[in-house]
Amino acid sequence: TDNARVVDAITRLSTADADFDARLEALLAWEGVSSAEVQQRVDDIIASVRSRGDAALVELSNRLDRLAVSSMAELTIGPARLRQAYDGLPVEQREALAAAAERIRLYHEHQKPGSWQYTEADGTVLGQQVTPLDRAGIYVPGGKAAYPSSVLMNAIPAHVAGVREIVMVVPTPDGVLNELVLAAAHLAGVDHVFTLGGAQAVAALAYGTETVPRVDKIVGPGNIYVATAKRAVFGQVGIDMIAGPSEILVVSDGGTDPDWLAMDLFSQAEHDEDAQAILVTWEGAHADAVAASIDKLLPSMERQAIIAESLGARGALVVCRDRAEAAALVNRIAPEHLELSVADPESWLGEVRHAGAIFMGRYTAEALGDYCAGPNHVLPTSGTARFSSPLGVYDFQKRSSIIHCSADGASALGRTASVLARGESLTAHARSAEYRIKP
Ligand code: HSO
Ligand code: ZN
Repeated sequence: TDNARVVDAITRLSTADADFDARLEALLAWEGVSSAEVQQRVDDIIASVRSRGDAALVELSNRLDRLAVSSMAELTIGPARLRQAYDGLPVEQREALAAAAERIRLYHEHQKPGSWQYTEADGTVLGQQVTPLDRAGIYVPGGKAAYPSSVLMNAIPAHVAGVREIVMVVPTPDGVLNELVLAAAHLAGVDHVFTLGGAQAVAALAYGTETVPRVDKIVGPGNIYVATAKRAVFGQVGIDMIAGPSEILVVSDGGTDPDWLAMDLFSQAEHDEDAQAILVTWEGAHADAVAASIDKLLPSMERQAIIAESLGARGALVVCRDRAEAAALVNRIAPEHLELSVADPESWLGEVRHAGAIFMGRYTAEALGDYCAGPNHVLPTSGTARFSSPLGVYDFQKRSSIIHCSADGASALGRTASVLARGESLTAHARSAEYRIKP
């Protein structure tokens, strides 16, 4: 098939080429913005869920997900049904899910930030208190991208953070439920599941309805309607991020089996036609070897059409001059996933400044991190690793500042505050501080 000849289509770049910068930029460009039409439809959906609550959810679900329900009860999945899904799994799947959940939990326990305080010489105490959100909402996509592993990755950090109530929404187009997704929800300690999707699910979580509890933050990936709705409700609730397609950047020193690297590239390419898989190496012959492996292995892949499309449209094999140039490329691309398939990955850490997750050495396949190594697989995409971090316990917590003045402390601070308040012509502020100054 044509797909089997993807090697002819995958972009080959060399940093020595005059047009390298322009071609790299074109490859990396990703516009996640939605059209005015999508925006309008999302705004309408949010408005109707706000004004008509459950009735709007029932109507929209029937229309958009092709259901035939008459009440929210039919769109609600209770804890008993979740447990039943878990108990009904084949033993092998149940054990793998449980093993992954346990490792993810242990990793995220390490992330828990502590509250802290310090005491000044005059007895004034200053500090920061960390508290969990009361309620978190998790959006789980249905259909093509229904990932039980993502249920664990979103719900477990919320649980570890101490969130009191976790509400999950998952669309069931044509009424099809995913048992593994329900089982993962059971395992991760999700409290309520509603079979809702799209902008209507986001609106229900953000504003609450008669049945769906209003949450404080909405996390989880979704299609363009979900992303647009999340942007629209931001401010009313918190959101995690607006995720783009999955990406992997593999840096190889030439010492890793090219078949392994080709498959690592495939592993992200198979997610989505828009996914991005790039190899960077300073060994030209190695790039050729990986290209040959791609050619050889692609026909055996179940999702070869998606992989071929993704590699052809957004994939690349990049040859650079040396290791330093490779490191500079990493930071410029700021990939979601970085595989350092090199002999001395530790020596790279000091140079890598922007990457969502860093997979160190030849044995650390990204796929292990996607499922069960422990760290979160919800990561910043499209270069946003420049300023953001993996989903974590800290996303489900907030901080309050603590100030406890002693009498002496209030007196000393009062003098400073009074001067500044009078400078701002805020007399009540000034006098409030001055009352507490010792004569
Ligand atoms: N690689 C995806 C996560 C995932 N992979 C789920 C397999 N299942 C996140 O970028
Ligand atoms: Zn993946």
